[in-house]
Amino acid sequence: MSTDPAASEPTIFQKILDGDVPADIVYEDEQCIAFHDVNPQAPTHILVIPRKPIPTVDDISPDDEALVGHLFRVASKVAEREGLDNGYRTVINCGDDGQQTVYHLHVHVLGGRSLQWPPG
Ligand code: IU
Repeated sequence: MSTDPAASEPTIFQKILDGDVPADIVYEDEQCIAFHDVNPQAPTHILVIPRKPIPTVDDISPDDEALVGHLFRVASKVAEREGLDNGYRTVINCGDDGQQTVYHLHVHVLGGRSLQWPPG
């Protein structure tokens, strides 16, 4: 599935990027920011999002490949900073069946407890 960002209202994450909605930001650079999820599903739950408004995994273009790699490198850096030395999980939900609720690409970084597998 794919969504045209220009056709819809700014997402909550776009509002965070624009400074219109506050967030507990733990990392930022020229390509992305990372902040605490407001409804944490683990003791540590951080979202890494690109500044570029890519709606879903299905909207990642060849030009975005380095950016997406960067998101995972930042996820690792954030996990290290948060002390997730015993491991953690990265998740990207895609589309309705994937339970994606915010249509701005984001990597969940979950840790701080032993996580269950498989997810529901
Ligand atoms: P999802 O993969 O699209 O389902 O994840 C969206 C996440 O965004 C979810 O974990 C929410 O708790 C989180 N979130 C947030 O951190 N701040 C907000 O204002 C809103 C959602 I709305």
